[in-house]
Amino acid sequence: ELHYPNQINVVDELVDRHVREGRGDNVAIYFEDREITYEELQETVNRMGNALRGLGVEAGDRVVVRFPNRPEAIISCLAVQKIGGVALPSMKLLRAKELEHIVNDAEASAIVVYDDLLREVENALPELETVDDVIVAERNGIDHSYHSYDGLLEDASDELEAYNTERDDLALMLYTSGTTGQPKGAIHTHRNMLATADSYARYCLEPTENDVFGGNPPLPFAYGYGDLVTFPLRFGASTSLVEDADPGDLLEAIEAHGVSILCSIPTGFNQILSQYPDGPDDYDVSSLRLGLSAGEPLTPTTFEEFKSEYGIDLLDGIGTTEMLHIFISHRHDEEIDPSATGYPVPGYECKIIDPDTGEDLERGEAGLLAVRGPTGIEYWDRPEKQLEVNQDGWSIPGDIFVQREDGRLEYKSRDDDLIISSGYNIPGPEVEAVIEEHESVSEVAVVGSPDEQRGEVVKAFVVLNDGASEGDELVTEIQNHVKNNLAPYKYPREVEFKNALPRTDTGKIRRTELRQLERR
Ligand code: 3SK
Repeated sequence: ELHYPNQINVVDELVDRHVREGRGDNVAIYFEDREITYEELQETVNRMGNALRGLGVEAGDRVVVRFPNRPEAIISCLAVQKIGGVALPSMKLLRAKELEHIVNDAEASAIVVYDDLLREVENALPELETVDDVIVAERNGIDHSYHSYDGLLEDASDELEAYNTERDDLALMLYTSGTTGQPKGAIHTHRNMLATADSYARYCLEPTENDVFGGNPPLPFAYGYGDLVTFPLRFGASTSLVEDADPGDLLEAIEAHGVSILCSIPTGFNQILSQYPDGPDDYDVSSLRLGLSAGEPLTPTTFEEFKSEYGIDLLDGIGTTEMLHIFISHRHDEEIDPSATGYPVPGYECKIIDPDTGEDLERGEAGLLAVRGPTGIEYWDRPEKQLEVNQDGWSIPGDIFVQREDGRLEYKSRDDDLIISSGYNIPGPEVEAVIEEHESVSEVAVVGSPDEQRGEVVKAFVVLNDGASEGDELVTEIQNHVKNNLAPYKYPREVEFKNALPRTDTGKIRRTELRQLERR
């Protein structure tokens, strides 16, 4: 069990402690050709914290932070938390209507925004009920009449004591991008944030202050916030930011900043492999020791290809925005079985229950995952949803897993990705992993399509590799490939070729959208 003092501020732990303990000259953030040390980070966070306070932001206030992956995003979130506020990082692709829902739902009092992303804030502004201040980081010379980020920094003092927050005070709020319904705010305390670092990161990654975490998950995605903010700063290590998710920028950053732990999602790793087949020859990637993958299941094919090209293991993990980070994973120092997600992260317990009765299932049986540990699902102002996803102290993230005899947990599908056809239960992702092995296939999503006779049939939406040509012959080849590798009833009776798959801001395939198209 993890114990924290009653009075604790996450920023004191992530930044000030390192300066106090003599690590002030360590690089905290690498960005392009800039290096920001812990001491510099502390000073800038202090200035922004004082500036926000000067504008009237108080402990407990929610402040929206809207940036690409740049240092200002980290500085702003830390400044808000240091004065006792709640940082609410927002996905940069959000449109005015979506922002309006989030800002009003959270009753945010201020917005700190990169000037490139100001337009949607301005479009939403007339409808924002609680925002008193907008602070703009001017990087592109866009005209505006709001507070200037740099101007505020310049005028503020660089001395600031961390606010005396309690461990269960809120520090971070992240809206779940969700595939259906209005986004909900998942809320996290100072203790939750430290607990993800002191469980998953400490035991599965064993970081040291020499590590450099790098990668392209967006910071407003809980996975990105943990990998690129909380974990590196918890261990006095460094984070390497890239503003765009481009795989070439990532390879350049690995070489320039000496990234040792590379974080991405399966699509990101596949893009590196397909767009930069000579990556390890063209770039110095010798600093890499480990890759982290989440967001959607990593297939054994991607695991093997990356290992063979880059010589590192990709640690797949499953987490949720609500749980804040990963709760099932392998550890960096164990033999990885890429067909399983791994074991419960130390500190977390997992069990598999019957989705209908809630009763515990035996090992080997597929059912709903229930998890409990140092973080749990808590929503801002959604009491009914809260009850639905918490049962007897266990959180129910909504995934179907099997726990094998050896204790490893094997992902099957989302609760709603299970295709039921002629009485057979068919997990869509299992079929996807096999179709993805076909040499002509670049990406695939499998959903259930309504069928008079069978209830549902398996349908595959397939994006082809350059040079491959669609047609009946290829459909039959893909179907036979599945029949040869899985129980034949799992083969896709329908295959549709597409130019691209619909994805959420965090890169997850929108299977719900595909499913809905089938139901029209
Ligand atoms: O998608 C995941 O597996 C994940 C991992 C860590 C944090 C958040 C999420 C959604």
